[in-house]
Amino acid sequence: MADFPSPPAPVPTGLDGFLLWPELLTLEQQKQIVDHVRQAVRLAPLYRPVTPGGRPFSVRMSNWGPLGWVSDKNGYRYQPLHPQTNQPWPPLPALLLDIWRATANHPRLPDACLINFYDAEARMGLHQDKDEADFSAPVLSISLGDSAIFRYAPAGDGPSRTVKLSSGDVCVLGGKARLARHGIDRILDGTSQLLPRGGRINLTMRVAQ
Ligand code: MD6
Ligand code: FE
Repeated sequence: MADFPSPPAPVPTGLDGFLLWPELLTLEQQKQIVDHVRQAVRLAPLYRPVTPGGRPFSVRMSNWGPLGWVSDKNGYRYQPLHPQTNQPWPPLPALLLDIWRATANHPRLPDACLINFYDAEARMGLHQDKDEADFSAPVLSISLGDSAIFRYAPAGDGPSRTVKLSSGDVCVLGGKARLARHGIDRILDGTSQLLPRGGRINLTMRVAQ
């Protein structure tokens, strides 16, 4: 299988360590990844987690990898089993590992990939990804389907900005931006034909453990 090609220079984001490659993935690659997601959610169905405070997420989730990110009344954590089926998460597809090797600039491979599905009304509040053991590894994100307004701000103080993430875009939060605050303000309904029934898929690969 062909390796994933070296990416061009990322576009400026104004945040050191937040790397963005608009439309890095070809339509063919996007379709392949959507097929992988369909297979994954047959084995490990999308479900709606609740926050530790008991509020349901508007986003539905599943995972690939030896570990998966979950949230329930006991908190946020990584665990090897789907919380509803009690089965292991399916293994990370090779194409996703190839994309990590080409863009993450880190010696370890991810051991977790969160699958987020957004319908037109779903949102994700401003948060930091800090449930991983070692913040020297970046978090890599792939967007598929409808575009979204991504909000981001420095880890400490500082104003937030927004950027549109569209189907095939790849971004990395690493280095000084590893603990950047970020979230999804809204989904731009009807902006992509990739998913026949609309919505947005976001995949985030992490070194959890
Ligand atoms: C999303 N993304 O794009 C939400 N986290 O739907 C994230 O929460 C995220 O894009 C860590 C690194 C990159 C991200
Ligand atoms: Fe995040």
